[in-house]
Amino acid sequence: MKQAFIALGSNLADPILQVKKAFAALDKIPQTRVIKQSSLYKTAPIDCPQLSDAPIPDFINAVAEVKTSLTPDALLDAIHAIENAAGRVRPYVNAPRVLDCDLLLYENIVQNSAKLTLPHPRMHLRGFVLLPLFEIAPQLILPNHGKIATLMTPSLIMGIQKLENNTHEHL
Ligand code: PH2
Ligand code: MG
Ligand code: MG
Repeated sequence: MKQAFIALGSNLADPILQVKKAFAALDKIPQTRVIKQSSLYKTAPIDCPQLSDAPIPDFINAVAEVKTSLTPDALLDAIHAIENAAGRVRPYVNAPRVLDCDLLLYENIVQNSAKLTLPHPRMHLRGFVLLPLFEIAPQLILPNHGKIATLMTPSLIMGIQKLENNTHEHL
């Protein structure tokens, strides 16, 4: 079994419920088990265009560690199927979404194919990814970017609020 980390995000249609349902859906992917899940975090939107006067809703973000025998591409297909089943539509880049599932890391693979870039190209810049990831994997070293603890600068983790201490380990 290989180790992978997946980021979850939602800012539409009951985000807390969407992220909780997504953890359960990840555990149902064939040949895949959720090993750890982070707490849920309420996070201010980053790089999301505001196309009307309506404010962009805050996100709920979280991270899961999985063990899988799927290939990276097959795991990516499976998490995109979970987004689609949740009702994800893509009207424009970084539009509000019912559910976003991003494959962050798969073992120590570094790749840049048309379909999948590993590590996720922006993960090291995003507090809403790094903080939940650090909660479940504080010793992690990111290929190309080094120790997670070093990446988490104060400005990156501003505007992020842990909802409840809720790390889960599945043994
Ligand atoms: N996802 C994005 C862009 N901006 N901001 C927050 N707070 N949380 C996200 O999950 C998020 C975002 C693109 O996927
Ligand atoms: Mg994303
Ligand atoms: Mg995505």
